[in-house]
Amino acid sequence: MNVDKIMSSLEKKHPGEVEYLQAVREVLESIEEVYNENPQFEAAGIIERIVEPDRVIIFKVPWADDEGNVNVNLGYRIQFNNAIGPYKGGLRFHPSVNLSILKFLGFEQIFKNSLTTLPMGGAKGGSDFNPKGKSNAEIMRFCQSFMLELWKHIGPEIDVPAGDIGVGGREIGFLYGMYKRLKGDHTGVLTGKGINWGGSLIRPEATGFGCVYFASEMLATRGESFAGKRVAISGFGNVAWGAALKATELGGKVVTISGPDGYIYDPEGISGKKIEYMLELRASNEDIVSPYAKEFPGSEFHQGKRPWEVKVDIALPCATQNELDENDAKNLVNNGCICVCEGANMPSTPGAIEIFQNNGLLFAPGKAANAGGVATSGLEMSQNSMKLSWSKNEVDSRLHEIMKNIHIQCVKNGKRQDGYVDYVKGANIAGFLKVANAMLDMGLI
Ligand code: NDP
Ligand code: 2IT
Repeated sequence: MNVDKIMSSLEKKHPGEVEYLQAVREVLESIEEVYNENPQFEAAGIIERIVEPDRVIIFKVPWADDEGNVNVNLGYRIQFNNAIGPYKGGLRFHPSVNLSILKFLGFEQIFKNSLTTLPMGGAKGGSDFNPKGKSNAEIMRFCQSFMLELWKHIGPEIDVPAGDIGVGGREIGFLYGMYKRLKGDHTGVLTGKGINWGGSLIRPEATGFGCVYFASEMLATRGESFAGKRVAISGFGNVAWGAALKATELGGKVVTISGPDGYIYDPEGISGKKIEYMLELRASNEDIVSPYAKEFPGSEFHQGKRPWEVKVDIALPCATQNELDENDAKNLVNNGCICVCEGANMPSTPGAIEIFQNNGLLFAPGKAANAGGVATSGLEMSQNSMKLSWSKNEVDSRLHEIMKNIHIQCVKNGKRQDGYVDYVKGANIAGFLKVANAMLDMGLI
């Protein structure tokens, strides 16, 4: 495989798709060696086939706001690869959504889902709809219009969407309601469902919990744990909330959260009712964290800044892609941070990752560390198929086992001769091999 040649061909075909090209390059660079050792992959054109989605579905989403004005957004579903199971991946509603961002997320999802050990292919979708400031009724009408098109392309054995940024339990409810009315059956076509209508316990917490379980496994390789550690978290959404809960439970002190407006520094620790308050902030649809500082005196709001300038032992980026750059990475290293574990998808830039690895930090990429979310979606699908619900403990212990297993796969495939574990390489190789071998088994299709 010649990575530069493949990349320049992709750049010509997909000009300007920066995030997608960034995600593909990272994977190709880390699997190059294994790929070249297995000439059967080259003969079957695995790389050329895996970097392009099976199909891209784009549709318009017309909806009326509360004043009766007509609005039109774009809706997408990228069905990337279903070699090991039905397409599976979240839906993102955010004004920044475009083809490049959804293709990067769909591509990453292939390898993440493979790492979970569950039978799920890779997909992603969403819309450039901005939920900020929208009423409940507007969000419902948008979700209904979105599903009016999407339902033709999904199904419990075909493609199973879930949440992501801007899509939580409320949106999944509106989407599922419309699907059920159109299709006339009550199946597990979406995950992240409400607990009374087919959802799984622990799914809301799963991504954040899984991220902290993964970080704990990494810390254990150096005889460390969360106990007594200062933790910086970015974002204040679903993933940040779950991570704050679990990190606190394990004895860590979470000192930051962040939003697009800036970050909160709370030296007393963000625990107990402060973590519950994060849910209120998120539900307000206002997209800001600054009210936290008024609610909890003693905490500080730093406008327009990122939390990576705070002195911490552990950093959990849980907001969005490319939110931690080289300068941020240098700040963390200089402040003595020992572990960076990605709750978000691709939050660290390639330059930042290089700095972490060159300085010997424990660094886990999102496709390994945040796989607990989709893994628990897989467990929701299993429960739906069995028409049973597992207890909290049952789901949580399965999630914990899955995260431990992903850690083992990363160490097995990423351990260097000097003993340092390159988790990026480990995750990419382990995720890739399973999918590539499945594609080989099925011939040229
Ligand atoms: P939410 O919508 O619940 O929260 C996203 C958070 O990130 C919000 O606090 C959001 O604020 C914030 N955010 C967005 N852009 C920025 C920015 N530029 N600077 C600071 N904060 C920002 O989404 P999730 O918690 O579900 O998703 C967070 C990340 O985790 C994403 O990368 C997602 O892909 C990933 N992920 C999610 C999983 C899940 O199960 N939900 C599973 C695996 C990964 P705002 O909306 O105001 O911009
Ligand atoms: O990025 C992700 O893994 C998710 N948003 C969760 C996807 C899922 O299908 O649960």
